[in-house]
Amino acid sequence: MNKQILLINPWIYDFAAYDFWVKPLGLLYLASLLRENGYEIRYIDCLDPYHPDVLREPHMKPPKRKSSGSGKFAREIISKPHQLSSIRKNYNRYGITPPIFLDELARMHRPDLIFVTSMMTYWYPGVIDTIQLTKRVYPDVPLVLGGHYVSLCEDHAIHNSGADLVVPGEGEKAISRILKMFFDELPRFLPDFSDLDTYPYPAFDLVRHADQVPVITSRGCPFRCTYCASHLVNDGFRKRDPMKVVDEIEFWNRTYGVRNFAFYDDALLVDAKNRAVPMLKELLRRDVDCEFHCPNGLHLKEITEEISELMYNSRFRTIRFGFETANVKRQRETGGKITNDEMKDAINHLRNAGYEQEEIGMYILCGLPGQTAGEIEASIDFVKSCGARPVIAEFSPIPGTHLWNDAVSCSRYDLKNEPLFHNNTLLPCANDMLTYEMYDRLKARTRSS
Ligand code: B12
Repeated sequence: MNKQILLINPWIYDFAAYDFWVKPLGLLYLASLLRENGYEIRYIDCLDPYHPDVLREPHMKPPKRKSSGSGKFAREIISKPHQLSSIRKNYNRYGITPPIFLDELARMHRPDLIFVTSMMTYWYPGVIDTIQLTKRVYPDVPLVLGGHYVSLCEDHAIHNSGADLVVPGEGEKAISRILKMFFDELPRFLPDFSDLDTYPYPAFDLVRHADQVPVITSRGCPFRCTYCASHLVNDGFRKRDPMKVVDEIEFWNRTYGVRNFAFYDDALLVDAKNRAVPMLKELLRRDVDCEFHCPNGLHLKEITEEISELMYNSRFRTIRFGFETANVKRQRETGGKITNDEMKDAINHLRNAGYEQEEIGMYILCGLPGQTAGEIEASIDFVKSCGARPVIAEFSPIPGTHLWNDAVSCSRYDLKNEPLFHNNTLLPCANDMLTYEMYDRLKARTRSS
């Protein structure tokens, strides 16, 4: 029998979490690569909103889902880590319950190797519990941990996760090393790392009810905004052939009936003439009956009349843009990706194409080092006056980014030693010019007309 590899997507532990088209895309890319190499894959998704046993749990409400593939996770209130005890909010475990997880583990054949992924750095307690429970059932099976928490906080993961091996960075590049280390084998197939189109499609067939599939048309980003870690977790900016992206979308649509797709790119619209424009035209030409969502911020600078019309006509339903601030000085300091005039033009194009004000979401960063409530309020008002909808994005400080040292020195939390304090809910870099009360008023202001 072929060797079996178990892949696990751990729980989220947080004050709040919403399934805004959240799927472990990186882990599922690794699943398909391992399968291509002849390994049998098992998969447990601790976040699965459709797990039948969760729906039967008497103390848990069935999570409300939307037809677009987003929605709530099931959740249970759990006790807070002591570091967060002063925060007066409930702390939750999102996803299936630990008994359901243990049951899933016990029901399968003993795996030969286990892969666990991780996302936000401050979600590591869910990762540690996942690993502890897995080790309870399979103490002797080697367990490898990767993902963003490891890439951004490697030392912390080495000392705290309980994994046998932690692997930062893109997992495909570490597959040979991992297989050699644990199986004394080498992969018979590896993609060309410089060509994303040689990667097998992510293994979404493993997902119980794929109500949406995330697609990525590029990895990395050519920009270096001071708050962003894209360049730390990806090796360079690499783009796919737009026709092959449409082939993939058509594949999931035709084979599995998937109608909702979320783009996970950091730079979906960059180099639009050669990428987004031909992709959108091809989606229209093939008349793919699907809807598209961009929860991750798009670049406003690329928005033209043509792209706006193409996006609208090819059913890009959820569009969010990284505007960040209307403050000209901070725009320049954080990366200079857009000016206020360019943003106005972009919104005009989008409105002319058919989008309503409510549909055009503009992310505004809230809680950057030194930022005042007044600056955020002005940005909210500016976005509204231009005819779009302001959406607050609370700042999460990330180790290794340009802003990190400023964040560490201005924060009232020990950011350096405790990733829990990267949590954006805490507004970790806010000062008395941006209190929680002011923040609540700002949130209300985004909603008022
Ligand atoms: C898409 C995305 C989202 C999606 C959700 C994605 C998801 N799956 O959950 C949405 C839009 C919802 C989102 C939200 C947020 N995000 Co986000 N997001 C991303 C993004 C752009 C892509 C992630 C991705 O899927 N990449 C593609 C896949 C192919 O790669 P991958 O996941 O990295 O996997 C590879 C490796 O990690 C590795 N790997 C993964 N697992 C394993 C396992 C093993 C065993 C091994 C060996 C290797 C391995 O191999 C994989 C293949 O190469 C990243 C930035 C980036 N470029 O990565 C930010 C990023 C992760 N997000 C970030 C932030 C700040 C946020 C927000 C806080 C933003 C905000 N202020 O609101 C929110 C938080 C949401 C919440 N609280 O619920 C930060 C990280 C912050 C942190 N402290 O950890 C990042 C790094 C962006 C940034 N600004 O720098 N995000």
